[in-house]
Amino acid sequence: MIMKIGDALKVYFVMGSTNCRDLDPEKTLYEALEGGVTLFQFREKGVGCLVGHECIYLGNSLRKLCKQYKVPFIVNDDIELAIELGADGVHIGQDDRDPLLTRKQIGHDKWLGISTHSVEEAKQAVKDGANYIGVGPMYSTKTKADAHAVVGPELITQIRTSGLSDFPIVGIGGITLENATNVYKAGANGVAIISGISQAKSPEQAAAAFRKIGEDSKSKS
Ligand code: 3NM
Repeated sequence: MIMKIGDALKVYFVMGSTNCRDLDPEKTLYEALEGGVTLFQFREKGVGCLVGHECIYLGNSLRKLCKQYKVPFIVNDDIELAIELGADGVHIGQDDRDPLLTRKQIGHDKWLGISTHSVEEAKQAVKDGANYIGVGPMYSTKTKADAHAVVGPELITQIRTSGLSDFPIVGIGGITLENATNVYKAGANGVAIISGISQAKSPEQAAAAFRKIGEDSKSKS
């Protein structure tokens, strides 16, 4: 892949059909891309989510949109779907699947992202071959019903000082335009956001505002 993952993580938009508000998922992603998101994860999960052909159909449309904007496309959890859609990577949680087996299935051309909630999990994920780690929840979130207890941006700083000073890290969970700066300042390469963009009145304006915060944080660091 041409793009460096640390750069791609800057504004990481995560979304499935159940996360959208007034707009349909294609329009929501289109607006987010126009606003300047740098990475996208298709996360079709939860009550009422699409399955089977409908899920593949939506995934294909979203994948095409990302290609148009040269934004890498990641699939949450579902390896077969990731391969079918020609995704650039896969993201897995702690309980989803075995990282070593996942790597075997996806090969070395696709990125592997792993969710972590402690310094130990972060170190293990790196050992298991992750290309980046998600750390969360940064703040309380209503989007993920079974979310871990809030760890806060401090955990990113702890992970950085524990020996992973350069490893690609993205913060996730409850990130808003008001608190995103704290996550960058704590040492994250980027912020991963669902509702802060998908539920915004204007996903495009929200994405552009997150992008500006990311650019400003970088120029100060
Ligand atoms: N993973 P929002 S928190 C998908 O802590 C997800 O690993 C989390 O949604 C973790 O931006 C979370 O709307 C939900 O809070 C993020």
